[in-house]
Amino acid sequence: MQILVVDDNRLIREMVSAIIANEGYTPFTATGAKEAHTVLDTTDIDLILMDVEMSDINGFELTRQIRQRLKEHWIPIIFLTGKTNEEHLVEGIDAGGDDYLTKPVNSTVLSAKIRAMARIAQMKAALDEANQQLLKLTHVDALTDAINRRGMDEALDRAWRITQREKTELSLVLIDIDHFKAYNDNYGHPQGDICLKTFSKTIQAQLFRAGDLLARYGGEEFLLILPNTPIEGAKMLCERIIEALAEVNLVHAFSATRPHVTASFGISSTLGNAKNTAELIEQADKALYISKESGRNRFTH
Ligand code: GH3
Ligand code: MG
Ligand code: MG
Ligand code: MG
Ligand code: MG
Repeated sequence: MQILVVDDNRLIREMVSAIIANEGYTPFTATGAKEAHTVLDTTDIDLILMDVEMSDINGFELTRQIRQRLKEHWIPIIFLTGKTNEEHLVEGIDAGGDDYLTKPVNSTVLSAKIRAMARIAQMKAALDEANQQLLKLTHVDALTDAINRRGMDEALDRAWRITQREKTELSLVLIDIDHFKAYNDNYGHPQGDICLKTFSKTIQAQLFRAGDLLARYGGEEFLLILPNTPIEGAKMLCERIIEALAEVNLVHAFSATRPHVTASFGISSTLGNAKNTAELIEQADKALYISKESGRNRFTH
């Protein structure tokens, strides 16, 4: 555990740090707000021991700042205060503190409180981890590691709202593997699944922008969600994916298009006057149909 001691008094910082080190934990120190923020920016802190009366800031105010900044990332905060009246304690808890200790600090009590907070922090970390896994289970397709239908719907809604608000352009690319039925029929369904996995990985390797998302729309159909991307950008990405698929060269001797697995692409964008995400997908689907009809292994807008 890494514990940050925020106190403007050097003697207290040294004494509390010694108690922390004695418990087998690593102490960090800050003399006030500026140093505290710097430590939090650069170090993974598990617990904060906070003075209340400091020369540059009040500990309650600094606590509010930290809670505001770290949002849902919770770090337990224990106040070290000279005052013992109830209103003072209530104010500290309401500011976002979790517990308090009165000065002069009793080392046995401080050690016990550190252990108690460590226990709660560990429980919280385990819960966060479980939540993270649950989120992945419910939003990611297990076979292809692309986001699943539920994740896709949520991501599309989010992208649509941001696009409207920021008046940017959102592009979609609907992707359907060419002659995949023939692939399954000849190589078997398990090999088809392996193919889907590699196909998804190949596309994901071409996504360089943080906001770009690949979703598994249905069986062998995928949807690319490309926020803040004009049609031209979507076309360039399709070109790159077509090249990457040729390079990866998943052999498909039964394809009427090429001797490797190819796909067809349909592009739409918010410049096309779609009124909602369903219409945007519909436009991409129409473009995809044209790609299929005009020879496959190509993109259409
Ligand atoms: P086209 O070029 O016109 O798209 O030809 P196609 O054979 O790919 O036609 P279509 O897109 O209609 O075929 C979908 C096929 O994809 C049907 C099924 O055999 C296969 N498929 C769908 N989902 C899965 C899956 O999860 N695993 C495997 N192995 N195959 C799937
Ligand atoms: Mg002080
Ligand atoms: Mg299909
Ligand atoms: Mg088809
Ligand atoms: Mg297909």
